[in-house]
Amino acid sequence: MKVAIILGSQSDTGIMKKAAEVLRELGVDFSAHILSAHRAPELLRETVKALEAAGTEVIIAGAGLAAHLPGVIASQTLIPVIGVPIGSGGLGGLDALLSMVQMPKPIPVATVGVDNGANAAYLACEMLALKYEDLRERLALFRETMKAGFRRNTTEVAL
Ligand code: RP5
Repeated sequence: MKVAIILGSQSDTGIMKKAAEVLRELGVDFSAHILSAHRAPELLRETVKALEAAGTEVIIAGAGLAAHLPGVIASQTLIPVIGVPIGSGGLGGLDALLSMVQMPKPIPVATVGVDNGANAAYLACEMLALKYEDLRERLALFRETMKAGFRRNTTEVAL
């Protein structure tokens, strides 16, 4: 199972690292690339074709500002694209969020919350878990561990 993480700029690294950490924790292989829909559109097209040829199953793409990156990728492939809006501009990420979530049909971008790189990776894992039994088991265990921790920490609180 393969995921590609695509960043719109080196400056998106801090947020997109969170996706990489989750994928590593859940044992999912990934490659990471910096690409730009505006600054280097030809390279973007070539890389999407190469990712398809390599058997990539989900793409996570994060970008800020006008954030066309995930939508442009989605327009060039049938691989599902999860968008991470990044709050790198003066509008707190609302600009990027709207440009991803408001994609016209039939080119969707499954969009997570602003700066939520981790959730993009969890969603990618859930998609892949439909096909990979071992990943489904790891995800189920992760959820159980989280629930148990939540119970332990919240049944009694000192106020
Ligand atoms: C977007 O513009 C990138 O995704 C980044 O969030 C933002 C700023 O990019 P840099 O000017 O820091 O390269 O394309």
